[in-house]
Amino acid sequence: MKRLLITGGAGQLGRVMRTRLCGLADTIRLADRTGLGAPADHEEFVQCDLADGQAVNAMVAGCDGIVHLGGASVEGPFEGVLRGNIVGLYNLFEAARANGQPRIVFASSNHTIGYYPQTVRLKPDAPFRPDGLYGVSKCFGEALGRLYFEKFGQETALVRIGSCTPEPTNHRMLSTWLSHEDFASLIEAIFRVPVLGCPVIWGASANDAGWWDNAHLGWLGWKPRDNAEFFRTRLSEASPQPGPDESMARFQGGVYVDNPILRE
Ligand code: NAI
Ligand code: 15L
Repeated sequence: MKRLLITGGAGQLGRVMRTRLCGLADTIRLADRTGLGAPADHEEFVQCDLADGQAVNAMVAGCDGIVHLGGASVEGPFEGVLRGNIVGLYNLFEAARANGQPRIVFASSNHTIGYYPQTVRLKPDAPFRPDGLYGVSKCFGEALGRLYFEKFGQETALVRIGSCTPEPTNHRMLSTWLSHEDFASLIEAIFRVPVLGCPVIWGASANDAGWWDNAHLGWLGWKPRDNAEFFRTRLSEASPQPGPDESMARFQGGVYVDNPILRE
């Protein structure tokens, strides 16, 4: 690619992917509503609130691919979720439509299905069971991606990320962990494959204790290499096992099911 756009460039995953994905394009365009520090030679920065349709259009113009990491990333009051993840998503897909339909990686979340019990192994077509407004906004994003695929042929990977961190830090993450390396190789596979369509992809490493079934993805050529099991002993020593009645041990979304619906 000539130019890859990474939204949410100032965030946790944006800062990691900024360097991991630099081989994918001549220029990496990083966008966020906050400042991003000094750009490297192959980088350019765009300051943009996703709720501003005109600014989003300019942000997307000239890009051959989009890794969409920007927006509200945890449960919060509806206003922030609305601006970043609902209005923002609509603006992004409209901007893509107006600018040659670059392929999109949409950072969806396991909180689209957070109310499923941890005893269930899920396929990608399981009905949504969001665990909060944030999860609902990710369901909206997935539905919007599907709509723009059916109506306009826009290709988008709907990546339901589990917990993408340097290493697992609690027992639930033995099932939900996605290593940075596996996320980067997933994004590379998404941009490499000749025909993408609009698949739901479980964003998790090859965890022995995983809950999510990616058997439908043989055609993608993505092989996650990491496994949270490697950390089990260290984790058991460092962090207490949650009791069987705690949400952390019952629901796939963990403590998110305990969140109240927040007002401003
Ligand atoms: P983060 O919160 O660290 O980064 C999100 C970035 O989006 C921030 O830099 C923030 O300034 C920006 N942002 C928020 N609202 C915005 C708006 N209205 N306009 C422009 N920029 C805005 O989140 P993180 O952890 O880097 O996650 C990236 C994406 O991946 C998010 O969409 C999140 O929902 C998704 N995800 C992440 C997971 C993880 O384990 N880190 C798990 C599941 C999903
Ligand atoms: C998410 O969707 C969040 O963006 C991230 O901060 C974590 O809370 C993650 O889910 C998780 O479930 O561990």
